[in-house]
Amino acid sequence: MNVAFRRRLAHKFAHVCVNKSFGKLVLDDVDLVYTKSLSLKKLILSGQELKHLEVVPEFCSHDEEREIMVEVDRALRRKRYEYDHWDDAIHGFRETEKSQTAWNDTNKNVISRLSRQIFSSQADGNPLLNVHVLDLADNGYIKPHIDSHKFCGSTIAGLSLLSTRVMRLQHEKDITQQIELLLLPRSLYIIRNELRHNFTHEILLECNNSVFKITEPPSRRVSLIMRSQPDNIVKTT
Ligand SMILES: O=C(O)CCC(=O)C(=O)O
Repeated sequence: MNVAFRRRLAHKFAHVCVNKSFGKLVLDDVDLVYTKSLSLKKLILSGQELKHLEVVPEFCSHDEEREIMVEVDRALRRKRYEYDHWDDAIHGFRETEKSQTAWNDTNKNVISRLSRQIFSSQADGNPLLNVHVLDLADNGYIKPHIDSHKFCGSTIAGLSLLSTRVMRLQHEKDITQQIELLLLPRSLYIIRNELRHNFTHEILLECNNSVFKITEPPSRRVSLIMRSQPDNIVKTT
């Protein structure tokens, strides 16, 4: 991201975002999380025990990103990008799963750091053993959806690699309740509890209707997604 873009973003959000009080959620002067909704700001900033959202910029280094991509590319080399997912949620993607223990030693370090960060307390649940690797093509995107409660508990997290995309969260019953996350390469996002259960999430292709105006054309993005094991949570409204 160039400096002019950072400045434009900083200027744009200075008056609307909680800005520095997001703490970790701010990189230089750029807010990585944007919402108009006061109640969502409060939710994001609330409670030490029940965390709903985290964004950690530069979770891994450039070298670590490169090393992960060597293994990811090897695992995906025979797969073609798909454009008709069975439930039509993803467009232009390849995917694989890799056990947390099946990475090379260097990458295993990053994966275990990821796991410790995401599942830092008992309330975050227990991780599924497999890491889901999702590779979006230049023209790939993910439509709004809520992950099935059969297969995933109250935590979903992803390490974004290679390019910047925007993730939008939207309350399934109230479209005015929206949050946008700027997912920079090597950043980690974690969605938990209320935001995981009652909000759809999507990865945008174009940013025309986003608050984040990314001027570069969309390009390939890879995410390493970790989820908690399904639990018996009853959905709240
Ligand atoms: O690629 C991502 O970070 C999002 C993945 C996603 O939408 C999901 O796992 O449900």
